[in-house]
Amino acid sequence: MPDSLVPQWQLRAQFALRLAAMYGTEVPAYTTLVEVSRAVNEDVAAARGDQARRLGSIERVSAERHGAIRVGSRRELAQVARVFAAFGMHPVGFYDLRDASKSSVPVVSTAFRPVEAGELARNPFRVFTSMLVTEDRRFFDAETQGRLEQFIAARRLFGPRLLELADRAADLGELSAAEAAELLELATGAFALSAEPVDQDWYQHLERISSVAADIGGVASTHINHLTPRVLDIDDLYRRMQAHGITMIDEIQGPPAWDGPDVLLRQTSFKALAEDRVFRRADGTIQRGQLKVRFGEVEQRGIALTVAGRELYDRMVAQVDEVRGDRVRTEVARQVWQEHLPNTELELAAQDLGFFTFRPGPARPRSESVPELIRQGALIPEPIVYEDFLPRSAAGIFQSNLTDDGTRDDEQAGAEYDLQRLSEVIGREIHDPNDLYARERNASLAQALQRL
Ligand code: OOG
Ligand code: NI
Repeated sequence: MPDSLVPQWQLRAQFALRLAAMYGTEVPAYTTLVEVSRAVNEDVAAARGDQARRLGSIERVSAERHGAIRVGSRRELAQVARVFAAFGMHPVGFYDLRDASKSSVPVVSTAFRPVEAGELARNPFRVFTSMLVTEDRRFFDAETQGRLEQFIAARRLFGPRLLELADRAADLGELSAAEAAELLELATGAFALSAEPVDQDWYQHLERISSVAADIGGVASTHINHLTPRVLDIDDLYRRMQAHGITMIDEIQGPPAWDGPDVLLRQTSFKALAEDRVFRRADGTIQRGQLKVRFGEVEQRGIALTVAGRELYDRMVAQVDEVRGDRVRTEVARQVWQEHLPNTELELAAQDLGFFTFRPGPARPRSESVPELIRQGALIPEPIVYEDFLPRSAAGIFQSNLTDDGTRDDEQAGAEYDLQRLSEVIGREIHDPNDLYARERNASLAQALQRL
């Protein structure tokens, strides 16, 4: 019997499931989070029906996860990009978390995810991927940089067979069932927590600088740091988790709860839990210990904002910081939002602040202008979901496993990075998320206008 072929989107869906199964055994609180998320989503779907489905089918939202991983060098980043390409996950967006004000970490990041609307609908699995910037003098002196680079160069995160199968899946867009099984086994295994002893002195040296640096460059392998389910009501989830006795970080990051449409991304997390690890001490003896590195996170996704919408968002965030004083951020934010952001999807679309697709509506077109056609009901907007991340929230989420602020010397020079430079490291183009949303919007608008 001929071996059946597994298409790329099924490889991706399987990969997400395999990682979840592994992570659930490693971090049991994750299972609680997923159960509570599912209950919240069922309740929202029951209470709000079709309205709940505007930002994705219940099937998609319930299966939806994002992961986070951290690598130590350009070589490792280029390799992990090959692994993700096997699953139809491509680099999108550039995040520099080194200067995200008070909570800075020595990494630059991108996210690997599907880029086509159809692929996102089939399975939107995405992985936020960070690379340690060892040459950044604000964090690492020359000696630490040298040791870090040597340590990282000596380890192997992704073996030749994994990379070979990954390249094959990326080229062909499918694999035989036997090869698919092998790829999934090797790819999932590459992100498992290693049982190898951790060099205690080295780990602690890095930890004094940054716990994220220790997690990346203090151990011999990488691991999935968290796996995040998506909910339709994060405020409800936050309350239910507290009721389960799980302490969440102080607030929900990103946009506040308010009476207008959900935009961008709201996230929250619980603090990293102690996990057993084995240490090797300077005298060679082995000691059992614990590390707090991995945590739980959950998110609620809203409408993607256009460049103008994002500028407005950033201005509102800055204004909240300015006027806040010692008031609760989210409460001040709600007031600022009510003042500046249109509180209906229709107006977000008409003012071109959010990304939407369009279809002809029942009303007769009585204008040439798109905003007027939207307001007249001749063009019906449907939201495009935000598929990416927010740098400030990401920096806040990183703090979930930081025990202290670490050290950082701002007199020293940082190393320059941007989307272009990181593309060169990866050896493939990093997509600008705005281009992807705009492409989808423009195609649908042109088609709808033609049909009017
Ligand atoms: C990544 C933190 C960022 C998010 O959802 O914003 C992130 C990490 O902890 O490695 O996952
Ligand atoms: Ni995350």
